[in-house]
Amino acid sequence: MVRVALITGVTGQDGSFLAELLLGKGYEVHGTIRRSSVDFRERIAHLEGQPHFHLHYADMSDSMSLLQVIGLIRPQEIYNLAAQSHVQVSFDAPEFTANVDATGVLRILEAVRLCGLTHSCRIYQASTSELYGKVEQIPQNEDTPFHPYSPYAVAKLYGHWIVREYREAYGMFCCAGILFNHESERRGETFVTRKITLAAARIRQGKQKKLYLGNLSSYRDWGYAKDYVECMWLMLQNIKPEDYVIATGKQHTVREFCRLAFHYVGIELEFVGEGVDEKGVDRRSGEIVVEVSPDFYRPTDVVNLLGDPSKACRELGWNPEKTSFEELVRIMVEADMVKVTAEQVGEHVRTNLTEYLEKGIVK
Ligand code: NAP
Ligand code: G4F
Repeated sequence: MVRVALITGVTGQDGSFLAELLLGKGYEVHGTIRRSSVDFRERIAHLEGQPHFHLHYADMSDSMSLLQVIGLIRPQEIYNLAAQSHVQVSFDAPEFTANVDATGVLRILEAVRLCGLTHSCRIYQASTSELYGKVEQIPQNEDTPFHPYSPYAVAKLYGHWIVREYREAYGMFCCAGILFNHESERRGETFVTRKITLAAARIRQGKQKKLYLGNLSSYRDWGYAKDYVECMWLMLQNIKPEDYVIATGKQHTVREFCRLAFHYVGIELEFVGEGVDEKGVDRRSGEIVVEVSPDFYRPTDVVNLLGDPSKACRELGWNPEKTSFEELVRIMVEADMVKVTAEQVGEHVRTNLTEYLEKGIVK
């Protein structure tokens, strides 16, 4: 029997890796997409056209679209990854964030019930280390109290609890992965890691002068997204539905990430000064390449995340050391060096083409 899975948020970083993983396991994979005036399907472009990969229009704020797709494909597994996932944006769009990240989860659960799939469909919910927020314990595990510290985290807390509620109230197989930050070469360009690796590559290739960041002293437990999606699948293959912390158990500051990313492009950074006056200086040239801008400060910021993945190691066979911090940064930097080079080649070709068109050499 071919297993059928639905991934909401398939166009995102995790959705694209998860789709690849499930297709590799022989699943029939369905994903939800949203209408956009420009094409944002870059991360899944290589999967489109494959016979076992299907896309459907649906939005987390639209019950009918979710009901329709779930009723049509009747999945055995749902991975609910769709979310307004940017913490800083959630301060500017708190109501939208709540609608998608909180009520959206409820819509999925109710759609499953209404389609008569209460006992046949397993659901994975993308919970987050942001739930620990203003942390009350270091490191954080499944028993650490939550203290959400942004509209995003508050919305995700509702999602987390409604999944637990449906598990207990209706005996549904639904569980939440409390995933700590996970990054990759497919990470959105406004998250701090990708912003740094892309800027390091551009600065190295003379395409950007400076990188402006917010809180450099924030600690994160950063892992590789490709490793983390495997845990989502493992959670749904469990005997019992349970929630797990997925993390590496190691933490680094934004400053450390920055220093290492620039090191990989051949720029050795020295940080001088403090707070908003702190600067990252290129040791060789003496030029300031990193500056702090209060524009990237958050009204409330989560500053000390460190996960304890012991339960996942014990029960899911999770290996928190599969991809080290150093390897992760190297993977991201290498991919961005290639991307920036390709952009330059593209620009060169475009410039030449314009010139040829103007001169009538190419018609
Ligand atoms: P991402 O790259 O931002 O992807 C989010 C996905 O959600 C995209 O496919 C996006 O579609 C979709 N989406 C947003 N709003 C939607 C709506 N109203 N209706 C339908 N789809 C919508 O996020 P990610 O990093 O892959 O994260 C996946 C999930 O894990 C998210 O729920 C996130 O909150 C959670 N999480 C992430 C991390 C992490 O470190 N990456 C850690 C813990 C938890 P478009 O492409 O159309 O925008
Ligand atoms: O990269 P970030 O924006 O990720 P954040 O806020 O930790 O959220 C990500 O991870 C969560 C898991 O814990 C997910 F649930 C969520 O969906 C998302 O994927 O910021 C990381 C840290 C913050 O403390 C922020 O203040 O970096 C700090 N930072 C410093 N300068 C910056 C910047 N963050 C961003 N985005 N941009 C900056 O210039």
